[in-house]
Amino acid sequence: MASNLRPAPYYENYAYRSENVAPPRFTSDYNVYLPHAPPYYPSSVPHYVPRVSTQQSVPVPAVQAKSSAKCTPRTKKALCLLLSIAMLLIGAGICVFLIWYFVTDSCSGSEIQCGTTRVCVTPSQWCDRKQDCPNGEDETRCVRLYGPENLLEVYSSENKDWYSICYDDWNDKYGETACEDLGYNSNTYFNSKAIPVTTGSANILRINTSAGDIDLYKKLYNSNWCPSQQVVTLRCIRCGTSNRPMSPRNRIVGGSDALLGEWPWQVSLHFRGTHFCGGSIITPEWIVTAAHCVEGTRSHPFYWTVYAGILRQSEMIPSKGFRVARIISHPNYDLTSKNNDVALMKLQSPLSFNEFIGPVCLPNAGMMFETDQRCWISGWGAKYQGGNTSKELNAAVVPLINSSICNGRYIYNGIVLPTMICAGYLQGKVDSCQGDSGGPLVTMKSLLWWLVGDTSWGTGCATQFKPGVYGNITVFIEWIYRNMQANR
Ligand code: 4AZ
Repeated sequence: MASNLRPAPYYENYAYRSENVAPPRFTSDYNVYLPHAPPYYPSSVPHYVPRVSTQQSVPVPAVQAKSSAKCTPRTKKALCLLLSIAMLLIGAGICVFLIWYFVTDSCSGSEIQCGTTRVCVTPSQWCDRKQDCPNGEDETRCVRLYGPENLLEVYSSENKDWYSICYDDWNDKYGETACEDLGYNSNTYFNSKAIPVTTGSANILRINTSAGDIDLYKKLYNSNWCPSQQVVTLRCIRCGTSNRPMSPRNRIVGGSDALLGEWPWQVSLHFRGTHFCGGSIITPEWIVTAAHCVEGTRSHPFYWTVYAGILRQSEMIPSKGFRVARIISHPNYDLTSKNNDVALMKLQSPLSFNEFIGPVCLPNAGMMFETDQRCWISGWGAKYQGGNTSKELNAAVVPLINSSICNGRYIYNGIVLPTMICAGYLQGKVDSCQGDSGGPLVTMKSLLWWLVGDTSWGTGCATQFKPGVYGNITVFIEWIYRNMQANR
C-alpha cells in the first residue's frame, strides 16, 4: 500500500509492507489509446462472418422468436453487435472500478490506513488505546520487548518512534498490563527490572503519577528528565532456563541422548497416537511448531496429543498427554517453498511448569543472531536419513550459517528465504532429520535460552553441503504475539 502506512509501528527484523503502489490513471490511460483508435461508426453491414450456425442450434424462447419474426437479419445483427459492445463496456467499467478500489489509497496525506480496509485514522489515533479501526489494527503492535535485555518499548504515535520507559514510578501492575498487551496472561508475569540508560537513548517516556486511574499508556509523556537514569526491562514469563548445566559433550544425526530437564521446552507432538513432530513450549498454553507438521488433514486439533517433560517415547501414554484446543498455521505458509513454516498449538489445559517442563524465550525485536552462533537442536527424529524416529530425546550443537553462504550455488542456490535460517555443518555429519520437524533450534545469550528457529527442511539429513533449514522465529514474533493475544 502507499507510503502513508509508514508511521505505523514496525519491528526492525521484519519488513512487512510494500509501498508506493501507483494508482491507475483512469482517464489518462484512455487518453493514451483514444487518439490513435479509429473512430467507431456502426456499419450498416457487419464486416465479420455472421454466427448463424450457433444461433440456429440454440433453441429460441417463444418471446424472442416472436420479436425476431419482425426483425430482418440485418437489424438482428446490429442489435447483437450493440449488445456485445454494451456488455464489453460494462465489464471494462467494473474491472477499472475494482482495480481503483483495491489499489488506490483511500487515505489522504498523513492519515493511516486500517489494514486492508478503506478506513483511515489520524496518526494520533494510532496506539492511543482506543480502537478506531474496524479490526483494531490501530491498537496492535504498540508495545514490544527489545534486545536480549528485554527492554520494554512503547510506540509513540506522536513521534512515530519507539520509546523506553523511565523506571521511576514503575510498578509490577504496569508490567502485567504491558505483558497482557503483548499476548501473555498476567499469571505468567515474572519481573520488571531497571537498567541504566545507555548513552544516546534519548527516547524516554515518563509516567504521570498524578494522572489518576487511567490507562498506563495515557499516563506516559515525553521527557528528557529521568531522575533514576534507568529504564524498564520486562520479563512476561520465566523462560529460557535449562535445569542442567550445559554439558560439553556433543550430544538427530550425530547427536547424543539428552538429560531430563536439559531442554524443558521440548515437546513431542503425537498425531493419532504416534510421534510425528517436535515443538517448543513458549507459555503454559502455547506451543510453537512447524506449519508443515499440521498441513491438510493434520490441521484438526482432535488428533494431536502433546507430551512434555518426558525423554522416552515408550513413556508417552495418553494419560500423561495434553489435548490440543486450537491449531493456527501461518496464513502465508507455502507448501512448496516452505516459506513461513510456523504454526501455533493452543492446549486445552495449561502445562504446569517444573524442573523438567518450562518455556523457551521468544526472541525480541532487534535481536540479531550472528553467523557461527552456537545453537542446539533437539528431538526424537531419525538418527540417519531414512531411519526410524528415535526412542529417546537427542540433542546436538549446530552453528548458524549465513544466509548468503547457505544460498550459494552449490548449497541451496537461492531457495533459502528471509523467513528461514540455516544451521549445521557444510561437511554434514550433524543435523536434524525426519521427526525433528517443528522442534527447537535454540541459543544461549545473556544467560537465557532463546528460540532461534523451528526445524523445517533440508535435503536429506547430515548431507555434505546440505545443512538443516529452520523457520526464522525472529521474523515471526509479531505474528506469534498477535495470535496469542487474539486467542486467549
Ligand atoms: C523432515 O523430513 C526433515 N536435515 C527435517 C529436517 C531436515 C530434513 C528433513 C534437515 O522432517
